[in-house]
This record gives sequence, structure tokens and C-alpha cells, in this order.
Amino acid sequence: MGRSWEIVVWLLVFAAAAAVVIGIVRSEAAVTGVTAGSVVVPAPGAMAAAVDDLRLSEILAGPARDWDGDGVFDARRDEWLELENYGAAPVDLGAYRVSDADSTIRFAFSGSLAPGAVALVNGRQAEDWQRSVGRTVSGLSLNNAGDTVILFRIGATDTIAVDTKTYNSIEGASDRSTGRFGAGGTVWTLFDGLNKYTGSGQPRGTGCLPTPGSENGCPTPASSTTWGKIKARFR
Ligand SMILES: [Ca+2]
Ligand SMILES: [Ca+2]
Ligand SMILES: [Ca+2]
Repeated sequence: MGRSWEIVVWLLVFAAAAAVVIGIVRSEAAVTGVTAGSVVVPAPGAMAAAVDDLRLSEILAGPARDWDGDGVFDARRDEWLELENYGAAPVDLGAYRVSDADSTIRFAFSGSLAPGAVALVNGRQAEDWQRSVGRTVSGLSLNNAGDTVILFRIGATDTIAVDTKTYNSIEGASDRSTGRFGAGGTVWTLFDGLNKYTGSGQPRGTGCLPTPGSENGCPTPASSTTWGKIKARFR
């Protein structure tokens, strides 16, 4: 008889322990469910817009003239790209780096960028930075046939790609740039005022001139200007 009671007591203890374990598992599941439900995980493109106001704004991969104004045309040094601060507060550029498709960092930005302002870097400046930090000197390495430019933000524990732009051979052709245009800079547009694109591929030609170092707009060769003035804008 005593033995039977002992077995019953042990069964009760076991059942109670099992109930506690099941309860813990259930509450874990509940907590996990709440967490998963409350954390918004946007798509990579949306994340860039949501997280960082600083974005890639314009890229000229295929220079055919002296864009940096040093008196010499150089296919590598005269490449350039731009960042714009699309937010309402200044952005500290010190945490930002750019690479092309292979994720090799080509340039580290510095200083601060006011709302609506643009930061420009050309291939020559990228080379200077690469020399200063003992890296292989390769400029911005923007392939004219198509490439991807990535904007990284260096964090305390990780590095995040906050914006990327993949362009094609239409956008990378001689003296054409590709850049954000329109409200909030949401649409990438071809700036082909110096080398018109009349084909039926994408993106279509616009006749707008590249605007290195200034907010993207649509100056045209007719409305603007001379090459000297365009270069002055660059400087
Ligand atoms: Ca190039
Ligand atoms: Ca040059
Ligand atoms: Ca621009």
C-alpha cells in the first residue's frame, strides 16, 4: 500500500514539473510572438530610407573630360559620386564609406553635411585617401559597363549598407551621370545633357546635365551655359 502511494506521489510531482515546463515553453512562445510582431523589419531598400537620411545622390562612372578641373583628363581620377543629406538635421559624415560592387572601401568621408547639402568625391580624392591609409590605389573603380555603388555606415559593432545603386552601361557611358531626382529623391534618372541617349532602353534620356557638387536638377545645355560654368559648379 505504502509503495502505491509513493508511486502516486512521484507521478503527481512529475505531472506538476511537466506542467511547469509546458507553461514556460508557452510563455516563451508568447514573448517571442510579441517580439516578432512588434519589430518592423523593412526590405533592404526601405531600410536605407528609414534609417539614414544620407544617401547616394549622383554617380558619374564614365568621365570623358576633365571633371575635377586639374587640367588633365584621367578616366579614373575624373570619376565622381555624390551623397545628399535628405533629412532635416546635419549628418556626421565620419561614419560613412563607399565601395563599388566588391565591397572594397574606396573612400571614407569626413566632416558634417547640412540638410539638403551635397558631398562630392572624385577619383583623385579617392586615390589620395587610399594612399593616406596605405591601401591599394584604385580610385572609385566605377565600371562604365555597369557596377554597384554601396554606401556603408560604420557602427560600434557592425557595418551596415545603408544605400546601394546599381547602374547599367547606359548610365555609365561617357559623361553621363545617374542620380536621384524628384520629391525626396526617390527616382533615379539619367543626366545625359552632354551625351544624349536616344535609345529605347532604360533609363530614358532626359537631356539634363550632370550637377556635381550641387543638388540634382535639370539644367540643359540650352538653358545653361558653357562648359566653363558647369566646371565652376563642380568646384
Ligand atoms: Ca569608370
Ligand atoms: Ca582631371
Ligand atoms: Ca548633383
